[in-house]
This record gives sequence, C-alpha cells and structure tokens, in this order.
Amino acid sequence: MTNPGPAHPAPTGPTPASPAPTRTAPTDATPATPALAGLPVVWNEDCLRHEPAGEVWLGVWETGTEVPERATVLLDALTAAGAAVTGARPHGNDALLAVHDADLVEHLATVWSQWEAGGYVREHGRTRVVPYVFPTPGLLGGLPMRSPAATHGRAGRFCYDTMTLVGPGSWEAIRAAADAALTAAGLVAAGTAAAYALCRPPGHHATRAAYGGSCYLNNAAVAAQSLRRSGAERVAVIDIDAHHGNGTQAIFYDRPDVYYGSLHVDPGAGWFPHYAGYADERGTGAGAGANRNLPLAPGTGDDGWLEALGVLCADVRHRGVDAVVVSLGVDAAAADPESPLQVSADGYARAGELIGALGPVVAIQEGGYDLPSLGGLVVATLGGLLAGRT
Ligand code: SP5
Ligand code: ZN
Repeated sequence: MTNPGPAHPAPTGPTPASPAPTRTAPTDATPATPALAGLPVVWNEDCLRHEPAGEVWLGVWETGTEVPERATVLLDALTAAGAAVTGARPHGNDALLAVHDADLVEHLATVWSQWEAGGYVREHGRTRVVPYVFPTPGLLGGLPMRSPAATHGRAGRFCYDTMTLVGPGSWEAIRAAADAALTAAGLVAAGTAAAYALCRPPGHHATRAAYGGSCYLNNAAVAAQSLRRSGAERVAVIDIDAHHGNGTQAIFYDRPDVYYGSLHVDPGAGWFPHYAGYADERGTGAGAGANRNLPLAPGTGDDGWLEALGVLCADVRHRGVDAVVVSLGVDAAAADPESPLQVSADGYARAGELIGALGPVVAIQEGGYDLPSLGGLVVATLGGLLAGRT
C-alpha cells in the first residue's frame, strides 16, 4: 500500500522557533576566510510578503511549512557565512512569458484583489484563495475551457492542488522571487561563476499554465530560459529538491536545449507530486533523452543520493553544457519534515562540489522546511559549489 504522506512520525510539539534575526556585521567569531566570501546572494524583501497561512491538506487547514521565516533564517546564515547580499533588479514580464502562459501570470497578479473585492474575506471568512473545482480532462471531456464568472470557480482554473494558497502579499513575493532568479541568471550570464537567488515562494512545481506544490511561477525555468536568451546554447537544470520538479520538467519536456535531471523521493512509493517524476519520463520529440528522473526509495541517504547525482552529472558532461541551474531544495535532509530522504549536510556539500565542477551555476532556492538546520544546509551546498568550481 502506498502512503498518503510522510511515513516517518510527525514532529511532536510546536515548530521550533527560528534563531533570533541577526543582521550585524561578522564578528570576531567569523573565520578569516568566510565560507561564502564573494558569492552573490540575490534577495528582495518582498519575498517575505507571501503568507500562505497554512495549507489545506486532505480537506483540513493545517499549519504550513512554507513560511516567511524560511527566508529570514537563510538570509541570516548566508550573511554570517560572508556572502554578498545584493538586491534583485526588477525585470519586465517578457522573461516570465517565455516559460508561462499569459493567462496564468494574469491570474496570479489579480486573483487576490478579485477575491477581496468579491467579499470572500469580509462576508464569508475565507482569508485565502483556496480552489474547490478543478477543470481536469475528465470534467471537460473535450469541451472548451471557460473562464468561470465566479472568482471561486475561477480559483481552480490555474491551480492543481489545495495546498498552495494565495493571500494579500503573495503576488508581490512571487514576482520578487522571479526577479531574484533573473538577477542571479544575469550575473552568471555576465561572467560571474556562481550566483544564488534566495527565492520565496519556491517554483519548481509550477508548470507553464498551472501552479501548485507551494509554487506559483517557476523561478528555475525562468532563470534557465534567461540564460538561453543571453547566449548559453546548452543549459542543464539539476534538481536536488526532495520532490520531483514536475513544472520544470513539463516546461522543457520537448526541448533538447534545456536538459532537466532530478533526484527525488519516488512518487511511486506514494509521494508528492504523485503524477510525475517516474524514471520512464525521458522527454519527447526533439527533447527525447534530455529529461532524466532518478526516483529514490524513502530512507535513501548520502551514498545512494550522491550516486544518483553522479549519473545526472555524467549526463550533463556527456551532452555538454554552457550554464547550469540548480534547483536547490534542502528538504532531502534527514531532519526535514516533508520528505523521508536522509541526506546529511556533508552530502549536500559534496553535491555542491559535483555540480560546481560542471560549469557556471545559478542556484535557485526551492524547498527545505526544517528551520533550525535550513541555513547550514544551504551554506554547506553553496560552499561545496564554490569549492567544486576550482
Ligand atoms: C517546493 C517544495 O518542496 N514543495 C513541496 C510541496 C509538497 N508538499 C507536499 C505536502 C504533503 C503533505 N504535507 C504534510 C503536512 C502534514 N502536516
Ligand atoms: Zn521539495
């Protein structure tokens, strides 16, 4: 029997509080050569404005794990490690529309104001946009897609689950995360060896025309396409988030110029995103062979995980690559509440080395939900990335 969710025991007690925010300059305790000295970390404060206020899972509104504190914890850890925090530069919608349908972008930009204007909050106590009817192929049966008159009907048109809520500041954060990804891609296109975008919300579950899995716009796909437009002929997206990046896979599935490789907990063993991420999904048409999924058994640790990453890296070296995008989720770590993989911080550091050796890298933050260990995991990965590059 497949499980409906995490097979390991749910964490007991309240979510641990994040460390007190410290934005002070490095102190005497900082090593002489900070681990991430010189690494650009691209950030925009607007990423904090998305407050999904939980997720509706199996019909029940639960405390969510994709919380704003994730970003503050990461920013503090990266700053303490000597990274150079730089502001995300605003970009036009062109870069978004190269990988997303205009209807999705328009919906995300406007659905909250329509929800509010429709009285869903004031009159009905519905404090976030949560869809309830989904126009699946089984419902439509070949009928043309409509744009429902009711906002609550329209809410399901571009969303494929109930866990990915939209609130007052969501669009500003979604847009800021994409700008951060584009800014990091621009730095690498201009010759910087590695750059990291502190994207929140994450993006790899967002497809061309639909959002879900705590993701709204696909930051990694936006970065990959921007690298292509800047002249990189062959781009590889390596996705080490614990979950399969079904959105990134779908966006590039028929293209030979953007390789997608992912290691993730086996959807066939009962894990999100359930409908994608299987090993036989290898790309289609001109993109045949440019997609590789390596689903891993629950419980897989450093050895199995790094061996699988080695397969993806061999693929990339074999095909040739001008720039790499890494979908950097750290939810494969042992302490993470959202996946049963058992990767250590050393494992993540080694992954960074392997990926850094492939070529110039744009790192995009995806998942990772254990607030006490989140910062150390990302710092370890980026430190490995810098070490592997040389
Ligand atoms: C970017 C990313 O890592 N997205 C992950 C989305 C997968 N979320 C699946 C959630 C499944 C149920 N969560 C269980 C919560 C139990 N309280
Ligand atoms: Zn994930």
